[in-house]
Amino acid sequence: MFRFLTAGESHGPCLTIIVEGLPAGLRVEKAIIDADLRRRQGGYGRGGRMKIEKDAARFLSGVRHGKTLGSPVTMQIDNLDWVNWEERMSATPVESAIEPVTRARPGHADFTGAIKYGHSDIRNVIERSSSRETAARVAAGGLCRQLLSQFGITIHSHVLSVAGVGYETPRPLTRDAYPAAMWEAVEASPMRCAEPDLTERMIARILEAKQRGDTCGGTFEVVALGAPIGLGSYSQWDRRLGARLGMAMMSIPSVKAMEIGAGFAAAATTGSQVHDVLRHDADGDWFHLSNNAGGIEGGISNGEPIVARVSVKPIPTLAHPLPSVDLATGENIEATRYERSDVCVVPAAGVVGEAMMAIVLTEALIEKYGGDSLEEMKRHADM
Ligand code: EPS
Repeated sequence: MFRFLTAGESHGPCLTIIVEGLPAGLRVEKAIIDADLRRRQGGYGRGGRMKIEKDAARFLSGVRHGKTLGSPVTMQIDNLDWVNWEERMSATPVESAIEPVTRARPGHADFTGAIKYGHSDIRNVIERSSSRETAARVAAGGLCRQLLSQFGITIHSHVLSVAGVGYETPRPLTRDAYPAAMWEAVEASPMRCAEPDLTERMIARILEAKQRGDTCGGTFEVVALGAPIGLGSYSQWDRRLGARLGMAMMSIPSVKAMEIGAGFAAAATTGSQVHDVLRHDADGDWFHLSNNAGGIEGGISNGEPIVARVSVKPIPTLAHPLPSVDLATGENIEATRYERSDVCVVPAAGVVGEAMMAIVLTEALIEKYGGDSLEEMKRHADM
């Protein structure tokens, strides 16, 4: 059984990740995980905190001499901002009075978290609901990526739109729609968008929002190339690959919608327009003439690119805050207090989406090819 857990507060000493169920004998490189962590920290629209953090993973268990042991892999990412928060985030009681956060930001976990857990200091909510936690998921995904690459599976993401500025017509979803040069252009763009003109217009949109003290949401696409036919199953509701990807993507903070392949647009077409015609070539390989199914039919991967498009709401910490309520007094107030924040996290959210896709596909791959070691998995995969 493959599973992972994360722990850690945004301004605590560190984030901790435990990944269990990876096969033994998998070569893992910290540099690959660190590169993903760096990609998550970037993107135009990030705020002051990312100037402080330099995310890097440290292995604490489960890896020896560069290979997995088959035991739980524990990783740690230090929060460099911790030194500024030691007293406020101390695990033991402190002498000085720490001013509580009592004004709830609309759209954040502040209100629901404080009521649910009975916290009078919203700080106790913010710390774990913070998207800082997604760094831990990217570390887990960076490990999974290294297992997937052993089976020829690669995962990428790119930004489709920011606050309404984006591709005007839907991009194709077929294998040839994702050449290597496109991903090179994505990685070179501060918006993680392959089109230079669109990158510029997205940046202008973010700047405009920033000047008004506002924030921007947007959409990104995550693509897995090279996945074999047969991951996931229709045999039970919670084994369907699309359902599992839905949960994974919807678990990313700020994500409000996810579609696979043609997604919502398929509802406006007819069957003859939307279904992907199956073909068999002279080498005996299967392929489809289109990929409106986004690589998943009957809850099972069909050998085409697995494509998920994800919608991210604008982040709720605004430099010009919205009216709300002071939870300590019950008083309706004109604005919450503002310290610092990101303006747009869509490029970073795409990197988190890659990690979640990697985690879901790793679980499904281990189910399909089972095995205690990489060698055994490969044997089962006929490699
Ligand atoms: C976040 C608030 C900001 C973001 C943070 C998520 O942090 P701070 O309160 O320290 O300024 O920078 O994101 C990260 C730290 C990160 O690593 O992505 C929030 O309230 O969710």
